[in-house]
Amino acid sequence: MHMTMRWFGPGYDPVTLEQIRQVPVVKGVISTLYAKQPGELWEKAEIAALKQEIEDSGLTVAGIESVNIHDAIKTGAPERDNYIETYIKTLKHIGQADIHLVCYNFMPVFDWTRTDLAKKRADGSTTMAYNQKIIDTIDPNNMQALIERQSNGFMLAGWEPERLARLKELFALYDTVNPEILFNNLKYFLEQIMPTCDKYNINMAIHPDDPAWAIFGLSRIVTNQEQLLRLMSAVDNVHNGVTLCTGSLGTNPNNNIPEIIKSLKNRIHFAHIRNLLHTAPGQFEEAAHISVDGSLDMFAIVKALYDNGFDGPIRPDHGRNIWGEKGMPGYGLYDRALGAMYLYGLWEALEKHA
Ligand SMILES: [Mn+2]
Repeated sequence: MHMTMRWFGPGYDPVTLEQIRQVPVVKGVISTLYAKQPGELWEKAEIAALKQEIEDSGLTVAGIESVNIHDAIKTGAPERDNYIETYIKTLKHIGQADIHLVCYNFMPVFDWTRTDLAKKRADGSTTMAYNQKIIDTIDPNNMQALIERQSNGFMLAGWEPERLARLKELFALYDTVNPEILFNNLKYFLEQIMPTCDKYNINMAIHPDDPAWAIFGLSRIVTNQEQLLRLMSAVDNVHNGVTLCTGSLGTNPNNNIPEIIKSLKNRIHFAHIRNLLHTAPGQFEEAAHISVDGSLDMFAIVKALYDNGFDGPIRPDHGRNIWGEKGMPGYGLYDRALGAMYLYGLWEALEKHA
């Protein structure tokens, strides 16, 4: 295991590489070319410049999150092969830069979804929260505005205004895409890219849908153990793997995360670890990382990864905004640093106790 933090890149992330480097256990970052639209080619020189900047700070590039997937690929549109070809070229450039992990997701239209990005908690910290009742009554056309007005002025991953400005068109594209079609489109995509992943030893790590159920009538197919295992066997190549995100899978209290980890064994390439508190059916808020603050047993989760012999990057996922920080929602420095230390502490205890 190596501990990492997400860094959105120069000009986008208010947290500096120097600050990240001062978190004792963090040696690498998970980064991206944040301005890239889904379907756009990542040029070699752009990847090299990002890598150089990170390495100049004394950190390594532990992986890319994300290279986003164009809607033509997700919907199986006739032009998907062109977009897959571009994706393959991007993967090649990433591999040639000696980067071997790519996180991505296959969610239709909306990425991770919350209804409150700054819910005040009893201790005065703020956190991101979700209430299905609000989603059930809100017009999806108003989702972008709801997210944007709570964003503290930052661009949020997966909520690119350019793409969501075409919401009507996007919904029409997905109109006939039922879960089975979506699954087959994902399988097709993976089959096309696997030879390149094999050649450059790139681990593809799909991020689970967040929350782990269908919203706005759009299909979601990466929400539980059964679906994950089905995807692993449909394209049975070690480079077809998973980003184990506890905060996404954990939105559904029926998901037994330590069990899921156990069943995925060597197919977990990347782990996002955070805790959340279930407040009512269909409602949750993101908690501090420690077990006592939320509904997940963080020790059992870290132990399951440890027992698997997990040797990929872990990053503390979303954190609260604490100590007056006006950070990007979910991505303030302080609470993620606390999370990194806590998770590393659990790991060290497991290692020394063995
Ligand atoms: Mn995640």
